[in-house]
Amino acid sequence: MRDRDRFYKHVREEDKKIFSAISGELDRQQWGLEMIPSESYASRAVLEAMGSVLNNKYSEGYPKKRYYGGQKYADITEQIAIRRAKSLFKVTHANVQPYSGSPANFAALNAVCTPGDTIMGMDLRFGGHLTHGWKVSVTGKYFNSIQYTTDKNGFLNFDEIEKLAKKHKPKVIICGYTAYPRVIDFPRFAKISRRVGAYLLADIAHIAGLVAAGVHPSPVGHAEIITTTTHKTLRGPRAGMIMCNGNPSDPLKPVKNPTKKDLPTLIDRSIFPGLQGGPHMHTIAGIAVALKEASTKEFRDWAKQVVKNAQKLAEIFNTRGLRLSTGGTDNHLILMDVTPFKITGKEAEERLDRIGVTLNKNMIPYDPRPPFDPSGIRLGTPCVTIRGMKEKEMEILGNAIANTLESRKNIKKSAKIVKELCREFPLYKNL
Ligand code: DSN
Repeated sequence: MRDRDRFYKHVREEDKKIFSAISGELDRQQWGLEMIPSESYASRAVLEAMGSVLNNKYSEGYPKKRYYGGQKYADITEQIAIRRAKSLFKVTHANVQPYSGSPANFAALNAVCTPGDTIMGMDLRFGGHLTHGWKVSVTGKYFNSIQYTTDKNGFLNFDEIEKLAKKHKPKVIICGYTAYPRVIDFPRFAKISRRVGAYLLADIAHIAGLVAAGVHPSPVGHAEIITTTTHKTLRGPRAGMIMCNGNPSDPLKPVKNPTKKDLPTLIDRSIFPGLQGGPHMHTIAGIAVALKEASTKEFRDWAKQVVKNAQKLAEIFNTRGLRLSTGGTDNHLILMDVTPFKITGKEAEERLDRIGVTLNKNMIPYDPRPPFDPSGIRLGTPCVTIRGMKEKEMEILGNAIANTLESRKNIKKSAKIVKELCREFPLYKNL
């Protein structure tokens, strides 16, 4: 019996259609290269924790303060996850219940704002996120949202950020992005936020693993509120966390006349009962396992290599005449204008899909093209680095990508190169 058949034994026997979809996805992941920078591969230990009986438990509330009985193991699980999050990110409070990054962001804003308050985040088209106040998101509807952009070269425009902050006096300034290839200057954001009396919220979803590994500066000590997903560079289950400093009082009791010291309690109450119901305890178990993995030397070495690999790719693309936003990268991702090759982001995504490289079309700063057919693509190195690839392979892969973008005629040859890399660097060995 294949390892895969054993791992998915019951679903295989009971539901052939779903087993076949899982199996197909496993093959797709194994025989293609994921270069969507927000994706990674969770370990089998994380997957097992998520597939555990903790799924069956209702645990509204927080450890030792629940609305249902039978919480011994749920409490142990959540307490371990909290302890590991606090120790890894060096904060004194962590809420591990957010279902994912979007509810984490909404709950964080809801903890300190009331509808109509002003918030300020990066414009989605420049690398922000829907939940940073974009108009179609609830965060752009419930709050008065001011959006900042980048300069012409794609760098954060602190002059504009400061000017907008002074003019609009937001209650919260959000930093942390989905398509920003450079280090985020948290102290500079903190200075602006303090000057205008705003909370600084750092959404580190994309870079959480790099922060945990010390490869990107930490927002702790600068941002009062930190949100993250746990499935991107943290390599855990699809979920979220909110972190801050301070100590919560009873999260089941409303806070009267809150001050800044009540932030941990306000965050906890905003998640539950404010926004969510029962925490997904199986996912929280997965978070705990991922956080344990993220505190190892192996993880830190991986994170370092993620950045080295992205920088190697950037070097190749630069020499091949592609235009990189900000000219390069300090982190796990590259944002690249493909129009110098007389194609659009959509065409680039489709061509690369045909060689087995999955990434996404993306707007570049000041993009003259529409979001469904923008000028750029966004790609990242977390997944290829988990597979064990290093600079040497990035040179091969970068050139195969550039060749494909240069001419359709190179698709067949590039596809062969990608297949060979997949064979040499297998994923989930034996699965
Ligand atoms: N969808 C994520 C990304 O790709 O960056 C953001 O939540």
